[in-house]
Amino acid sequence: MRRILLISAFFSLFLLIVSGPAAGAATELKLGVVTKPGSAQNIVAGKFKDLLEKRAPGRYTVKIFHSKSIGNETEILQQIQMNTIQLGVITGGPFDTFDPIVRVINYPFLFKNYEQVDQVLDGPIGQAILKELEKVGFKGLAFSENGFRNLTNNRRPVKSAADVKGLKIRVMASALHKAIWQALGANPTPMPWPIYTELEQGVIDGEENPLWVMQVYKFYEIQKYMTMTRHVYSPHIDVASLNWWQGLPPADRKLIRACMVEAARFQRTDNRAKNAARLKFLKEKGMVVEEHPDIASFRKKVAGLKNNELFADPKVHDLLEKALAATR
Ligand code: EAX
Repeated sequence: MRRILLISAFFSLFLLIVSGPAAGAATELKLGVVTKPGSAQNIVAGKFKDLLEKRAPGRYTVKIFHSKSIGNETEILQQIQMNTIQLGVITGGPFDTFDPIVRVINYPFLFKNYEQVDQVLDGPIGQAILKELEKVGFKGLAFSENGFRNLTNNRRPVKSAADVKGLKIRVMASALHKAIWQALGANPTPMPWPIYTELEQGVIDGEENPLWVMQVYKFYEIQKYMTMTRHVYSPHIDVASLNWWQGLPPADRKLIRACMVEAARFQRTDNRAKNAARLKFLKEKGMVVEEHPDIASFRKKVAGLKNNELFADPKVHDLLEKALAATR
């Protein structure tokens, strides 16, 4: 009897080993975003979760880690490289420390409108950037949207680049963003997200972000002046861990990529549709908005950046020239 029990115990163990986890158990994918619910990144993440869970019922679930619960954007990217989390929706800026190729799409005043954005990001230039990210451990899936960035500050109305002089401006962890604000005469301070407390306490005079940020993060409470500089268009780069990706069956790769591309398209449309209402809201809250600053004065100060050492790598420089030609 004991022997039979022992044999059956071994047999069960054997079955468990060969068959893996109980059939039907869904694989949980971890997805990181730094911002809080309601933010642009979370809208992409939520849509992706809905789509994938619907199209692969019982096979995948997506757990969204938000509000810096697993670290800032740089730290989320490091965890994706290590495959401790599988996916992320991360602003273009912080990719700068991982691969200089992203400077191409973060270049100041590159995009004049959304048509150019979509054409470049969804075309060969965007695809070349997603592909290049494989060298640093990311599988680039899609571009969603943070948006055109605008300057806010608490010192003075900014109407032209000359007014920027000496302002202490928080920038993302990006050598290019720092160089932009240096060229503009500001005193740029790299700082990870979020930055409400630093603005409130006056550690920094201002910051720059798309309109949704000023609303969702209530910057109208602590920033008096906004200037619609639209100096950089920030995409999010929606990435997976390359390490994890390479172990996936091809059909799953196809499905996951399709869900992210669709989530990104959905969110870009959603984001753009809301901008007029956001601007109205911020004015109603008392922000003093300069809607038509002297953009030429800003452009002039950053015009030399393409010859900066940040673009010294021939591959980066060539792709920037292509992007500039495509958006002329
Ligand atoms: O979306 O750090 C930043 O300024 C980013 O734009 C942030 O992710 C907010």
